[in-house]
Amino acid sequence: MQSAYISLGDLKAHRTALAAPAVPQASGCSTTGSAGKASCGSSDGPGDMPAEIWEKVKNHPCYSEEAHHHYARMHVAVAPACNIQCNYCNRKYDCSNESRPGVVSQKLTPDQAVKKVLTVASEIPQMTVLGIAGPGDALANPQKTFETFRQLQEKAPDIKLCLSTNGLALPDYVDEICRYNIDHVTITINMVDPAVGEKIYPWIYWDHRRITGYEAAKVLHERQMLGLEMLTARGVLTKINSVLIPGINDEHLMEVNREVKKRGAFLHNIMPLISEAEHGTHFGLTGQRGPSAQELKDVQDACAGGANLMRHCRQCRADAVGLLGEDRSDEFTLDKIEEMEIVYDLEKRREYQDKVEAERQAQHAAKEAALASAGGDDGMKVLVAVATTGGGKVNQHFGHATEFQIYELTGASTAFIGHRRVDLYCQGGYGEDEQLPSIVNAINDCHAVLVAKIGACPRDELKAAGIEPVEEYAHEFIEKAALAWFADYRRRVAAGEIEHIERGDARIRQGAVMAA
Ligand code: CLF
Ligand code: SF4
Repeated sequence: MQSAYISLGDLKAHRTALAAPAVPQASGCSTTGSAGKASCGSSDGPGDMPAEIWEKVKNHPCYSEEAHHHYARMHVAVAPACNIQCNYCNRKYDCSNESRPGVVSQKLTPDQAVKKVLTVASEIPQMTVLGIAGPGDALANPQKTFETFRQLQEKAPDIKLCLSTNGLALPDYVDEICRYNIDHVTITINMVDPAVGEKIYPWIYWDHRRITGYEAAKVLHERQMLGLEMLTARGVLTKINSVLIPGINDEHLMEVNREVKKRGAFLHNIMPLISEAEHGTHFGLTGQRGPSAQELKDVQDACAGGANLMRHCRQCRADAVGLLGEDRSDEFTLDKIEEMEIVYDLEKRREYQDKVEAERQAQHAAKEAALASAGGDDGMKVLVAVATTGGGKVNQHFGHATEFQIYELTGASTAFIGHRRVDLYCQGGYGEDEQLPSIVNAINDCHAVLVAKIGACPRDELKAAGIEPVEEYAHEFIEKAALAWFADYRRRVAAGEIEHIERGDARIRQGAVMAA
């Protein structure tokens, strides 16, 4: 079965792919490709893979599904301009390919951005990654982007640097990317065929002129492929983001997956189109819909066996701060930062991260132990929703959840397959029953929802919709809890106490109500 996170096996496969790349190897970057790096020999631990790859992914919340339960990232919005137009983007909003729609609260200068990063690093020691992801394109604003990275490389050496780009300018900046040790680069690639691309991109600005139509998509495609090949040759880990646009590139994304894998991409993140008329985008205004949960999963599953898939993306804002799925940016506005004391203590950060790592290892061990006694695959497969505030545990009240994490279970496996945003049920201490139908819609494909606690009213409504509310496993690690529930579920089915029935599709929501 396709793993939904970067497992040790996936990393080994990636090492093999990098050892025989489809592009020429080059040198000159401080991060190197993994070819030639010896394995340490263990078959089930980080020592079994190239140390530099493990170091790059182990605490990056986007590059490792496991890590995203424990480590945080932040973005600084230093890049307002863009050099292309995507039909799913309105310049008044965040970059839709790296952030959910919503105006960036504050655009920052590099100096302001660096101060913000150091402040957040002292307040949130598990913040391990700084990304520049808009609100426009990081490489359409090269001075601001690289000045921010230059300063951070000196002042916060333990923070991983990450950037996101549409790829048009990428080949021009590969040297700069390597100069500042930017180990992680995301390229948004929605097509490898300009005939598909011209339905997504009305124009690009390149070589001092505006280009439209097929030619625009062709130039963008060629630049994206060249940039990806150059990064692979220099040993930079690349992630490909693709926006799934039903009827335009849904079937085409399998080919995208194949082509980017061939060129050494480490990870492929297929995200649902965000498209609402009120966003003012071309797609929103012309009624182009986004995919359902099942449509998204079908395309991701169809890509299994190709480039490793990321399924835990939250399409975060260009100024997001915190664990994926939470947004603490309001705590770090410029005026608040002015009043905060910056204590960037590397030693303290390391000590804290050691504790985080111990918890992450405990979650991993609990999962392995639960899988070892899961009973074996009998063909039954279900989805469950989980309410969590992080740490890899079932530790959130149903009424406090603004998203549910979705796991696919069989008798021999458990895999994170995505998340669903929901409106907050508990508003100011009271349950908001009007929200319940939308919450049920969001997790309608699940057989159970695992929570730390749930009130009588939502409990009854979920049961009526055929979704079991489960609070017996409060504060247990997620995979252990989910497999324990599933073992009991199968026992009840086998005993004739309940009937196993397939569930329906679910709705992917955007812009959920986050607070009372
Ligand atoms: Fe930011 Fe992107 Fe780096 Fe992550 S986000 S620049 S790789 S640190 Fe992550 Fe956010 Fe998805 Fe991006 S969840 S939108 S994939
Ligand atoms: Fe918008 Fe990002 Fe596309 Fe530029 S690359 S048009 S900012 S979605």
